[in-house]
Amino acid sequence: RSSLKIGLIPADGIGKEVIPAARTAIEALGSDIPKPEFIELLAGWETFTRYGVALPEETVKILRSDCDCALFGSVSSPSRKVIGYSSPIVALRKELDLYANIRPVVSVAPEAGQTPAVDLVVVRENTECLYVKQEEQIITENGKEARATRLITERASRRIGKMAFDLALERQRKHLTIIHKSNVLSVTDGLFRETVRKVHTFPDAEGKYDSVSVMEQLVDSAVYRLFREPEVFDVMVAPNLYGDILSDAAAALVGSLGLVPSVNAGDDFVMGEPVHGSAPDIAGKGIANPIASIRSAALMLRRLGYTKGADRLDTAVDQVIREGTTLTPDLNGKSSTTEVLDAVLKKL
Ligand code: NAD
Ligand code: K
Ligand code: MN
Repeated sequence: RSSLKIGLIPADGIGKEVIPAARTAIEALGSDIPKPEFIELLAGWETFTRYGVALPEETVKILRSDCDCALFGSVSSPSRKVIGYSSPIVALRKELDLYANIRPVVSVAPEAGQTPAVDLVVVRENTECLYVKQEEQIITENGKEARATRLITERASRRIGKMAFDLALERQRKHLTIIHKSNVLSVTDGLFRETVRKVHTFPDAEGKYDSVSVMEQLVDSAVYRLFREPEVFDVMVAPNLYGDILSDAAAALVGSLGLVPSVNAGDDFVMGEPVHGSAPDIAGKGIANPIASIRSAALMLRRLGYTKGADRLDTAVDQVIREGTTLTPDLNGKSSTTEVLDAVLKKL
C-alpha cells in the first residue's frame, strides 16, 4: 500500500474529542505506516436528528469501497424507543460483517518488565444474541408483556470460537475460557458452548489448537471470579451481551473505561473503537481520556500488520500512564484530552 485510507466516524459526545486525538497520534507515526488518508464519515444520534438517519448509506458505501480500515468513536443512543432510530454501531458491525469484538484489558502501569495483574482479552460475538433487536410488546389481560429474541447460530459461534482460539494461540498462557449460562439457557447458550468447544477438535483444526487449554465458566460466577482473581483469565469468549458486560466490568479493574480499546474485526475489514460510550456527563469539557482511542488505533494497525506503528503507539501510551503526571480526571489526574495527547506525542 502506498497510502492507508482510514474512515473516521467520531459520531457523538466524547467520540468527537477522542477520535481526533487518535488521528493525530496516527499521523505522528510517519514512515512506520503507509501515508494515512482520513475520510470523515457521519453516523450517530446527532446525524439522526439532522438528517433523519443514524447510519447514512453513504457512510457504509464509502467504508466498503474506499477505506482500508476505520475508527469509530461512540454513539449516544436514547434509552427509550425513538421511531426510525436504531443504533448505528450495531448496524455497522452487521453491515460490514465485523463478527468479533476483541477487547484487551491490561492493568494500568505495571513497572516495566513486570507481569500485569490483569492481562486478558474479551472476545465478544458481535452480530447476534439479544442484539438482533427483535423485540415486541403485547397487551395481555394482565398488562403489558415484552419479549425479545435471542439468536445463537452455529455459524456465528464457530467463527467467533475460531477467532478466540487463534488469539489464545498467540498468547503466552494459551488459555481460553468459554463464558455462558447453559445451566439455564441450555438451548441457546448450550449451542454456543458446544460449538466453541468443538472448534478445538474440528477435522480442519488438525491439532492446531492442541496447546490451548480450555475452561468454561458460567457468566455470573465469571464476573465474581473476575473481581476476586482476575489473573486466572487469559482469553474469554462470550456471546454478545455477556461480552459487552464483562468487558465494562473488566475495565473497572484497570482503573477506567477510558483506557480500554477494541477492534471490531471480520474476515476482510477492521474497525477500531474504544469500549466506552459517548459519556454525556463529561462531553464537551475537553477532559475525556483519549487513551482508549489511541490504543484502538494501535489494535487496528496491528491487525493490518503494521506492528511497528502499533508498538510505538502502545509503548508511548504505557510510558505516559506509568509516569502518572499527565492523566485525565477519570484516572485522578488534572490534565485535559489535549495535554494527554501531547504527552503521548512527545513519547512518540
Ligand atoms: P459511557 O461509557 O459513555 O460512560 C460511563 C462512565 O465512564 C461515565 O461516567 C463516563 O464519564 C466515563 N467514561 C467513559 N469513557 C471515558 C473516557 N474516555 N474518559 C473519561 N471517562 C470516561 O456509558 P453510559 O454513560 O452508560 O452511556 C452513555 C451513552 O453512550 C449512551 O447513550 C449509550 O447508549 C452510549 N454507548 C455507546 C457505545 C458505543 O458507541 N459503542 C457503547 C456504550 C454506550
Ligand atoms: K464506543
Ligand atoms: Mn458496552
